[in-house]
Amino acid sequence: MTDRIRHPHFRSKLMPADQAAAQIMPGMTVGMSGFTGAGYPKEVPAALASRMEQAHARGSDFKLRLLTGASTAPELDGELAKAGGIDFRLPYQSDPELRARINQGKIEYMDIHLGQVAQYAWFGFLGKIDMAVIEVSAVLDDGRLIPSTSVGNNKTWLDLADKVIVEVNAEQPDGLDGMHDIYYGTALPPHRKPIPLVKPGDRIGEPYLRLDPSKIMGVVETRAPDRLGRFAPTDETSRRIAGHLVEFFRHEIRQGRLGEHLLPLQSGVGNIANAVLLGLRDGGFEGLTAFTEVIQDGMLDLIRTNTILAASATALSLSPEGIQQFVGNLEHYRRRIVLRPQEISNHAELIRRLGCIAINGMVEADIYGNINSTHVAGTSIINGIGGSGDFARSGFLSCFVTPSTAKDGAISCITPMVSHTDHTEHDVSIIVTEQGLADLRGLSPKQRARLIIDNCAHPSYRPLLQDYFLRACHQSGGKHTPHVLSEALAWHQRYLTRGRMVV
Ligand code: 0RQ
Repeated sequence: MTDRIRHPHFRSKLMPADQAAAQIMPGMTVGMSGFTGAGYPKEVPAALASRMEQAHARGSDFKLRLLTGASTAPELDGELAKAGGIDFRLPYQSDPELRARINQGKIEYMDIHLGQVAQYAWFGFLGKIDMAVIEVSAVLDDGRLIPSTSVGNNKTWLDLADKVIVEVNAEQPDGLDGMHDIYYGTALPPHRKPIPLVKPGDRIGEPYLRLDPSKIMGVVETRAPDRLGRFAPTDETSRRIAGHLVEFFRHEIRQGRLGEHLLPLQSGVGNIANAVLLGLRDGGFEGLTAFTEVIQDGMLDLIRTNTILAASATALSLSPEGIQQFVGNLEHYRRRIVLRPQEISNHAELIRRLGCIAINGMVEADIYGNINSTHVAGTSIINGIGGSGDFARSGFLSCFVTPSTAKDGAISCITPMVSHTDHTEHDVSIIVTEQGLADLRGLSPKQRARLIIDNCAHPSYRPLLQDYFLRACHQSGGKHTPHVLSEALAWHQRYLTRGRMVV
């Protein structure tokens, strides 16, 4: 036993993972920890998956409703999906096995704003939560829990679930103690009060999670590390995207709309968002802050170089090199990073108060500025909306970034009409591709269309979009947002049937 379990009641509940997993029954709604590959339980899901497989081999059904913070890892989402054990999943996911089964129609997936999951559960909209399975990095001698590399929805699952299994992961850095800020002041309407946070680095709660000891059904030890992905190396396309944004921020400072330290940054997941942050480091900015949900390598680097002085998030989603950098300089990072529940890291009230600059990746934008962040050709999910909507709607600026083409040029990421809408034209202020930047603030739909086509579309698609827009303006009955409806999704259809949007 490690010295991470310092409370006698927790020690008395120590058991092997299969014994803990045996308490999870078919049909249960289970809330698990995990946010963008960080802080998910490692042992219990594997044991659960083999129970499911055995049940299925006997001809009995064994499926769960699975709720998490955001994406987890192959050991959780992947294993349970492969075992045929997920009936319903919420919210953000990114595991290939799970994604495939969602797109085959075998798993029901509900994709909601990450900042709203906790209140959704508290409102009772998700029904009763039977079990929580939560990874922590230690149990204190008074029974409070030191969270691990993500906080996510853990507070909510611990509070709402009837029963709890705790996984104590001795591999998580000791120095995480003190980095978290768990706010216990949320209430349900009509009793809500303002959340007393006015700067990204403010601490408004306590460093530990609370747990009613009578709920503990099992404690499992592990030393398995988070499964950490790597980011694509920064290429010329992402450097150019970052360059356009940096130039835009400088312009805003000159215009007096932003101060030299900008406003708190939010940066989304993915390779491009990561590369944009590296661009900010090289752009000579300093004294920045971040109010975001995930700290990826790019942001860690900005904190390392003191470009960012204070960062608030709900998870650390680092590559193996990133985690080494983090562990090697924990004291430096501990003074600058606060990890919070996702209902606070992504809270609309706070995002609006702080005036966040939201920078998120996207799949495609249409000529009017509607954004698809989640679907290929309107029907197949990639990951999910994540927190992009929390920040896009409430932020000071809402920037969406993408290369102008995908799949070696077969797809234009600027299309006549998006095949799925995650962020409407009303929530989008800036679109950036390697071709350039379109500043949509204060423009009508037709004004936006000209700018997006001219500044952001790839030259091989630009004339086709100009032609579409001109014909739409001419033919469309309504002249406010002109479309040729019979053609609006023809590019996607051609991609599906012929492998290219334009042949
Ligand atoms: O697929 O690897 O199979 O080729 O999408 O694309 O260009 O590597 O971009 O890693 O930055 O991810 C929108 C997915 C972008 C991400 C998305 C294909 C492309 C590639 C990835 P391949 P890139 P990124 C806070 C914010 C939603 C959640 C969010 C995302 C793959 O940013 O999930 O913002 N965002 N959360 O080829 C078909 C197109 C395509 C396309 C790209 N137009 N059509 N495929 N791809 N454009 C964080 C959290 O919420 C946790």
